[in-house]
Amino acid sequence: MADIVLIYPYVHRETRKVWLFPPLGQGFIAAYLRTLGFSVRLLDCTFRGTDWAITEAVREQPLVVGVYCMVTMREDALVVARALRERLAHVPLVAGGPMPSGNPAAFLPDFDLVMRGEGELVWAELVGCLGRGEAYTHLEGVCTLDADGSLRGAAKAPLIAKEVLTRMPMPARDLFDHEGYLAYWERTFGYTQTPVFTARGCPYGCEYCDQPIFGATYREHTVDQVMEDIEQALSAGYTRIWFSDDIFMLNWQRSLKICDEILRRGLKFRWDCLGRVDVQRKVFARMAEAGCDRIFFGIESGSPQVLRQMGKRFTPETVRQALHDANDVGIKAAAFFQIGYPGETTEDILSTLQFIPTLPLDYLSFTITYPLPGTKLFDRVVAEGRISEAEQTEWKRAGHNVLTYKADHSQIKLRSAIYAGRARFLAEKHLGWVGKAMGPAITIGTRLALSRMR
Ligand code: B12
Ligand code: SF4
Repeated sequence: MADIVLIYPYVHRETRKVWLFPPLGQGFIAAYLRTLGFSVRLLDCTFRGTDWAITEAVREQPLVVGVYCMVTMREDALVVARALRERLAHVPLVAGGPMPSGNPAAFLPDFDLVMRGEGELVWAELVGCLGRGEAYTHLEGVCTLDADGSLRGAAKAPLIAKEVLTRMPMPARDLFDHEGYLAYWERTFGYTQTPVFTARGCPYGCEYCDQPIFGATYREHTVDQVMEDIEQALSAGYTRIWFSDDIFMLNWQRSLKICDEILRRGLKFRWDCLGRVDVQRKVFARMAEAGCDRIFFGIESGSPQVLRQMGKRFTPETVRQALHDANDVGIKAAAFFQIGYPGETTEDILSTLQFIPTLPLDYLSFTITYPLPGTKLFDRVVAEGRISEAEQTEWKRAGHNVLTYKADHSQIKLRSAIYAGRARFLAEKHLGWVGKAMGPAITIGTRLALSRMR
């Protein structure tokens, strides 16, 4: 019997190839609670479904159950909560993670409480209160419903101090479903990859970016913590690491220290990360030496005006230079772009479509902009009357290229732009000189088509 049951309600139902990773945040919470003497069971629904998790949670008869949720998982999180409410009536149900932190009301009263922000320290306080039979509603970071239906406890958990974070344990990887993830990755991608999180947050504060847990702050784990975690991850059988920090090279001097340590320890593995374009070539060079295979850049647009509106603080020229620098030292460049940003004109969309073929890209991701609650962009679209109640429940489809707000262009037009961008990228990547010859024709055809569409 475990004292605490943590549930990751994501169920893998996709038919397209998607990256699947174990819930690192819950791994961090479990590791910390174990240092305090509590036993924790982590139930990951990814490959086993919610029914399995519900049965196992009931079998554990725990003191408390916590369910993680991000924007795509609310329905499954509620299914789990409603089933447990019936079968474990006396056990407090806690919701946490990015979506409940930004929108607690969406989880109450199905859950007894929502924990907002970083979980480790508040979890320790909560289980302390539960163990002693004391009330928990006064805890900072805990949000509940009062008898009259109003929300109590608006504050997020105070951020963990830097010097505390550097002494805390890294995720309890022994609790992850390695068997399921290793098999999935091997089957789907022909290699196996798992995440390592080395630093919390990003100070840039782009207009569309949701930062529900760490805000626009930045704190690092020590190089020793990171190395220990990498070694743990590799010993579980993975051949590749995904550094899942918001931006791995935010403090590039520290990234270089991690690279040096990988080389010094003679660790042989390939890795990917998220990066920004405003770093020098020498950083890419050392990353390549230490096994970096691919960097994902959040470039988002080829239009300087849209980049400015997003708050990206770089220009298309900086992007082009950085991607060529990365390529020159042997690192593949991957890029995220979005189309349908509020205020974006047809000319802006075409700038993006023309910009992409000038980049040495290995992988291209395109999505229709989805304003996430909690972002400055969301506040703007609300203020501009561009979002209705019904549209707000469409968040779960974020990333599926559906419009979740009233954009300046129709969904069909935005999708057409995305298909055209992808078509040119794929043609130029896979069809050699024929693809290169077809590329400009695709963009000219798209210009004509888009100018006629609403
Ligand atoms: C790695 C990552 C992924 C990975 C894996 C996610 C996973 N298994 O957890 C992949 C690539 C699969 C992914 C996919 C997506 N992601 Co993602 N992802 C991240 C990223 C970069 C890091 C997550 C992480 O490991 N954080 C580190 C840990 C320490 O933080 P944490 O998980 O938040 O955990 C802390 C707290 O949340 C809390 N906590 C955690 N669990 C629990 C549980 C309970 C009960 C409680 C009380 C507290 C609690 O305590 C933890 C420790 O302090 C975050 C950005 C970020 N900075 O966190 C985005 C982020 C979580 N992703 C996001 C989004 C939008 C997506 C996608 C929808 C993108 C898309 N368009 O496809 C998809 C959805 C995928 C799906 N499966 O449904 C958003 C979520 C926004 C929201 N409001 O929900 C984020 C915040 C990025 C952003 N800025 O927009 N993602
Ligand atoms: S989009 Fe990237 S750079 Fe901008 S705030 Fe989010 S993580 Fe930072």
